[in-house]
Amino acid sequence: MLTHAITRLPGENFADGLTTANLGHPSYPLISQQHQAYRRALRDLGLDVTVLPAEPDYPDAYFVEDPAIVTPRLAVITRPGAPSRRGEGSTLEPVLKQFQPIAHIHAPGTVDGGDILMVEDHFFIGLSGRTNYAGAAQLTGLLSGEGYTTETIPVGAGLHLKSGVNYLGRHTLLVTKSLSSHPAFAGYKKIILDKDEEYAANTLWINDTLLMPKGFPKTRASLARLGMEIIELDVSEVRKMDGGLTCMSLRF
Ligand code: CIR
Repeated sequence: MLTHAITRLPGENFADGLTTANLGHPSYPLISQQHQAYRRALRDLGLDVTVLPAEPDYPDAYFVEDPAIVTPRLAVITRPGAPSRRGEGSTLEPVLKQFQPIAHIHAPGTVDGGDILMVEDHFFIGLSGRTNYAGAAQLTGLLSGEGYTTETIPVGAGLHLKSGVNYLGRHTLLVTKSLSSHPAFAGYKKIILDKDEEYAANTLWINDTLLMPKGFPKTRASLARLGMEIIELDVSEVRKMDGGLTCMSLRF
């Protein structure tokens, strides 16, 4: 059962963040509304939601999932792969310290939390443009010290591992076709995304409710068969910055 979420407000300069999307200029008033609706949804699911102020020096900092990883036994301040995002973790650390012992990823390792998928006591670590072997090895050392198991997965397409696969409970993964055949996922039930709905891979399973991005009807129909409540949230402005639902909170 998740009880807490940490979030950070998008700053007025959030559009200065990194992006490869070509979906038009994002709107600050609209992302503020979308972020507010996201926080409300988390609260409605029973989470105690911490809201940190925007970080003007780090326009991507509201994607709090990347500079830290929180497990039930340990929190890790990462060293994000994008140099412009290094430093976001320093204001998360004092907050996380209230809940968990803290460890750090050090140079030359890089890790983005978006590449780390926790499935019960097992962690899939995506190797991507943001997370390198050295970072994955350090993280493996830290997690195995706490009794967790890990394995690495090459991400291939997409920014992060969780851009292409997420866990829905019930031993079930929501996964893109290209990642679905990876042997590491062989033992799981899988819902495979249609090519034109792959963005919906970034669906968030919280206390047996699914938060999914608005506008992916085929995925919604497949998810409905799992029998969980589904809440759709509009994240159009977040998507313009290469982000999604998982990226905007740390949940534990
Ligand atoms: C970045 O490129 O780092 C941000 N604009 C987007 C990060 C999205 N985070 C995530 O998927 N965990």
